[in-house]
Amino acid sequence: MALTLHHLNASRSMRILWLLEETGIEYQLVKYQRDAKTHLAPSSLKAIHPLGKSPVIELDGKVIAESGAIVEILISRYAPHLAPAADSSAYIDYLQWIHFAESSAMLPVLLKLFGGIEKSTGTPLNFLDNYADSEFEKVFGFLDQMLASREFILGDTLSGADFMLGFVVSTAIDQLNAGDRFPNISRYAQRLKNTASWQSAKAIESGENS
Ligand SMILES: N[C@@H](CCC(=O)N[C@@H](CS)C(=O)NCC(=O)O)C(=O)O
Repeated sequence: MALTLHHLNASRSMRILWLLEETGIEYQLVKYQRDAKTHLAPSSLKAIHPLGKSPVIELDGKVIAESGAIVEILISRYAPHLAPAADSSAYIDYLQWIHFAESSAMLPVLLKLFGGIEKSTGTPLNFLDNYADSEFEKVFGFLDQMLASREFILGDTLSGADFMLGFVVSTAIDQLNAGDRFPNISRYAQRLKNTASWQSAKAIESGENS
Protein backbone atom coordinates (compact mmCIF):
# COMPACT_ATOMS: atom_id res chain seq x y z
CA MET A 1 0.00 0.00 0.00
CA ALA A 2 1.33 3.48 -0.91
CA LEU A 3 -0.27 6.43 0.85
CA THR A 4 0.54 10.15 0.60
CA LEU A 5 -1.22 12.89 2.55
CA HIS A 6 -1.18 16.39 1.03
CA HIS A 7 -1.49 18.46 4.18
CA LEU A 8 -2.29 22.16 4.43
CA ASN A 9 -1.50 23.84 7.73
CA ALA A 10 -4.46 24.88 9.95
CA SER A 11 -6.96 22.88 7.91
CA ARG A 12 -9.34 19.94 8.02
CA SER A 13 -6.38 17.85 6.93
CA MET A 14 -5.60 17.64 10.66
CA ARG A 15 -8.41 15.05 10.79
CA ILE A 16 -6.34 12.78 8.57
CA LEU A 17 -2.92 13.53 10.05
CA TRP A 18 -4.29 12.75 13.50
CA LEU A 19 -5.93 9.53 12.27
CA LEU A 20 -2.70 8.40 10.60
CA GLU A 21 -0.74 9.04 13.79
CA GLU A 22 -3.33 7.19 15.89
CA THR A 23 -3.38 4.11 13.64
CA GLY A 24 0.28 3.83 12.74
CA ILE A 25 -0.61 3.48 9.05
CA GLU A 26 2.53 4.17 6.99
CA TYR A 27 2.38 7.35 4.92
CA GLN A 28 4.33 10.04 3.14
CA LEU A 29 3.57 13.64 4.11
CA VAL A 30 3.67 16.59 1.69
CA LYS A 31 3.20 19.91 3.48
CA TYR A 32 1.61 23.08 2.09
CA GLN A 33 1.42 26.51 3.79
CA ARG A 34 -1.52 28.88 3.57
CA ASP A 35 -0.85 32.28 2.03
CA ALA A 36 -0.25 34.70 4.91
CA LYS A 37 -2.59 37.34 3.45
CA THR A 38 -5.40 35.48 1.68
CA HIS A 39 -5.24 32.44 3.97
CA LEU A 40 -5.82 30.31 0.84
CA ALA A 41 -3.91 27.20 -0.21
CA PRO A 42 -0.94 27.53 -2.61
CA SER A 43 -1.78 26.79 -6.24
CA SER A 44 0.54 23.76 -6.17
CA LEU A 45 -2.32 21.85 -4.49
CA LYS A 46 -4.29 22.20 -7.74
CA ALA A 47 -1.74 19.97 -9.41
CA ILE A 48 -2.89 17.18 -7.09
CA HIS A 49 -6.67 17.79 -7.30
CA PRO A 50 -8.59 20.39 -9.37
CA LEU A 51 -10.23 21.90 -6.27
CA GLY A 52 -6.82 22.72 -4.81
CA LYS A 53 -7.99 21.93 -1.28
CA SER A 54 -6.70 19.83 1.57
CA PRO A 55 -6.93 17.13 2.73
CA VAL A 56 -6.17 15.10 -0.35
CA ILE A 57 -4.59 11.68 -0.26
CA GLU A 58 -3.09 9.50 -2.94
CA LEU A 59 -3.82 5.88 -2.14
CA ASP A 60 -2.22 3.33 -4.47
CA GLY A 61 -2.29 5.92 -7.27
CA LYS A 62 -5.87 7.09 -6.74
CA VAL A 63 -6.41 10.71 -5.69
CA ILE A 64 -9.07 11.03 -2.97
CA ALA A 65 -10.57 14.26 -1.60
CA GLU A 66 -13.16 14.94 1.14
CA SER A 67 -12.03 14.37 4.71
CA GLY A 68 -15.13 12.31 5.63
CA ALA A 69 -14.62 9.93 2.73
CA ILE A 70 -10.90 9.64 3.49
CA VAL A 71 -11.62 8.80 7.13
CA GLU A 72 -14.17 6.15 6.11
CA ILE A 73 -11.87 4.59 3.51
CA LEU A 74 -8.75 4.49 5.70
CA ILE A 75 -10.62 3.09 8.69
CA SER A 76 -12.57 0.47 6.78
CA ARG A 77 -9.41 -0.76 5.02
CA TYR A 78 -6.64 -0.35 7.56
CA ALA A 79 -8.07 0.36 11.01
CA PRO A 80 -11.43 -1.43 11.30
CA HIS A 81 -11.19 -1.31 15.11
CA LEU A 82 -12.07 2.42 14.85
CA ALA A 83 -15.53 1.71 13.35
CA PRO A 84 -18.48 -0.13 14.87
CA ALA A 85 -19.68 -3.31 13.09
CA ALA A 86 -21.44 -2.45 9.83
CA ASP A 87 -24.70 -4.11 10.89
CA SER A 88 -24.82 -2.45 14.34
CA SER A 89 -26.88 0.46 15.56
CA ALA A 90 -23.62 2.18 16.55
CA TYR A 91 -22.55 2.15 12.90
CA ILE A 92 -25.57 4.27 12.04
CA ASP A 93 -24.50 6.78 14.70
CA TYR A 94 -20.93 6.63 13.39
CA LEU A 95 -22.01 7.58 9.85
CA GLN A 96 -24.24 10.36 11.14
CA TRP A 97 -21.42 11.90 13.18
CA ILE A 98 -18.94 11.66 10.29
CA HIS A 99 -21.34 13.57 8.02
CA PHE A 100 -22.38 15.95 10.83
CA ALA A 101 -18.74 16.97 11.40
CA GLU A 102 -18.29 18.24 7.83
CA SER A 103 -21.78 19.55 7.12
CA SER A 104 -24.01 20.74 9.98
CA ALA A 105 -21.12 21.53 12.32
CA MET A 106 -18.74 23.16 9.82
CA LEU A 107 -21.23 25.53 8.17
CA PRO A 108 -21.96 27.79 11.17
CA VAL A 109 -18.31 27.74 12.23
CA LEU A 110 -17.20 28.86 8.75
CA LEU A 111 -19.87 31.55 8.57
CA LYS A 112 -18.77 32.93 11.93
CA LEU A 113 -15.08 32.78 10.97
CA PHE A 114 -15.78 34.63 7.71
CA GLY A 115 -17.87 37.20 9.58
CA GLY A 116 -14.90 37.73 11.90
CA ILE A 117 -12.55 38.28 8.93
CA GLU A 118 -14.97 40.88 7.53
CA LYS A 119 -15.06 42.73 10.81
CA SER A 120 -11.30 42.69 11.21
CA THR A 121 -10.70 43.90 7.63
CA GLY A 122 -13.45 46.52 7.94
CA THR A 123 -15.04 45.56 4.62
CA PRO A 124 -18.44 44.21 5.59
CA LEU A 125 -19.77 41.53 3.26
CA ASN A 126 -17.09 42.01 0.61
CA PHE A 127 -15.00 39.12 1.77
CA LEU A 128 -17.98 36.81 2.10
CA ASP A 129 -19.46 37.84 -1.25
CA ASN A 130 -16.18 37.48 -3.12
CA TYR A 131 -15.34 34.23 -1.43
CA ALA A 132 -18.78 32.76 -2.07
CA ASP A 133 -18.55 33.71 -5.75
CA SER A 134 -15.10 32.27 -6.28
CA GLU A 135 -15.86 29.09 -4.33
CA PHE A 136 -19.12 28.61 -6.21
CA GLU A 137 -17.32 28.92 -9.56
CA LYS A 138 -14.52 26.61 -8.47
CA VAL A 139 -16.65 23.86 -6.94
CA PHE A 140 -19.44 23.84 -9.53
CA GLY A 141 -16.93 24.26 -12.37
CA PHE A 142 -15.24 21.09 -11.13
CA LEU A 143 -18.55 19.23 -10.89
CA ASP A 144 -19.56 20.44 -14.34
CA GLN A 145 -16.35 18.99 -15.80
CA MET A 146 -16.87 15.70 -14.00
CA LEU A 147 -20.34 15.46 -15.49
CA ALA A 148 -19.20 16.22 -19.06
CA SER A 149 -19.04 12.57 -20.02
CA ARG A 150 -21.38 10.94 -17.48
CA GLU A 151 -25.09 10.41 -17.12
CA PHE A 152 -24.86 10.04 -13.35
CA ILE A 153 -22.02 10.97 -11.02
CA LEU A 154 -20.47 7.49 -11.01
CA GLY A 155 -21.08 6.80 -14.71
CA ASP A 156 -24.15 5.35 -16.33
CA THR A 157 -26.05 4.07 -13.31
CA LEU A 158 -27.87 5.84 -10.50
CA SER A 159 -26.17 5.55 -7.08
CA GLY A 160 -26.60 6.89 -3.56
CA ALA A 161 -24.23 9.75 -4.46
CA ASP A 162 -26.82 11.06 -6.93
CA PHE A 163 -29.40 11.15 -4.15
CA MET A 164 -27.04 13.41 -2.19
CA LEU A 165 -26.16 15.62 -5.16
CA GLY A 166 -29.71 16.02 -6.49
CA PHE A 167 -30.80 18.59 -3.94
CA VAL A 168 -27.74 20.81 -4.14
CA VAL A 169 -27.52 20.82 -7.93
CA SER A 170 -31.22 21.49 -8.44
CA THR A 171 -31.05 24.33 -5.90
CA ALA A 172 -28.03 25.84 -7.68
CA ILE A 173 -29.73 25.59 -11.06
CA ASP A 174 -33.24 26.66 -10.05
CA GLN A 175 -32.57 29.22 -7.34
CA LEU A 176 -29.14 30.58 -8.23
CA ASN A 177 -29.77 30.49 -12.00
CA ALA A 178 -26.46 28.75 -12.63
CA GLY A 179 -27.64 26.65 -15.60
CA ASP A 180 -26.06 28.78 -18.35
CA ARG A 181 -22.62 28.66 -16.75
CA PHE A 182 -22.77 24.95 -15.95
CA PRO A 183 -24.55 23.18 -18.81
CA ASN A 184 -23.50 19.67 -17.78
CA ILE A 185 -24.81 20.20 -14.27
CA SER A 186 -27.98 21.61 -15.74
CA ARG A 187 -28.53 18.51 -17.90
CA TYR A 188 -27.65 16.25 -14.96
CA ALA A 189 -30.15 18.00 -12.67
CA GLN A 190 -32.80 17.62 -15.33
CA ARG A 191 -31.93 13.92 -15.76
CA LEU A 192 -32.39 13.35 -12.03
CA LYS A 193 -35.66 15.27 -12.08
CA ASN A 194 -36.87 13.13 -14.97
CA THR A 195 -36.64 9.91 -12.97
CA ALA A 196 -40.02 8.48 -12.04
CA SER A 197 -38.95 8.37 -8.39
CA TRP A 198 -38.08 12.13 -8.28
CA GLN A 199 -41.44 12.92 -9.88
CA SER A 200 -43.31 10.81 -7.40
CA ALA A 201 -41.33 12.31 -4.48
CA LYS A 202 -42.26 15.79 -5.73
CA ALA A 203 -45.91 14.79 -6.04
CA ILE A 204 -45.87 13.44 -2.48
CA GLU A 205 -44.22 16.63 -1.21
CA SER A 206 -46.79 18.84 -2.84
CA GLY A 207 -49.66 16.69 -1.55
CA GLU A 208 -50.84 15.55 -4.98
CA ASN A 209 -50.60 11.92 -3.93
CA SER A 210 -52.21 12.17 -0.53
N1 LIG B 1 -15.27 19.26 2.37
C1 LIG B 1 -13.84 19.25 2.22
C2 LIG B 1 -13.34 20.65 2.48
C3 LIG B 1 -11.90 20.86 2.10
C4 LIG B 1 -11.49 22.29 2.35
O1 LIG B 1 -12.27 23.23 2.13
N2 LIG B 1 -10.26 22.49 2.82
C5 LIG B 1 -9.80 23.81 3.14
C6 LIG B 1 -8.99 23.78 4.40
S1 LIG B 1 -9.90 23.46 5.87
C7 LIG B 1 -8.83 24.33 2.09
O2 LIG B 1 -8.06 23.57 1.53
N3 LIG B 1 -8.85 25.65 1.88
C8 LIG B 1 -7.88 26.34 1.11
C9 LIG B 1 -8.41 26.95 -0.15
O3 LIG B 1 -9.60 26.80 -0.45
O4 LIG B 1 -7.62 27.59 -0.85
C10 LIG B 1 -13.25 18.24 3.19
O5 LIG B 1 -13.91 17.89 4.17
O6 LIG B 1 -12.13 17.76 2.96
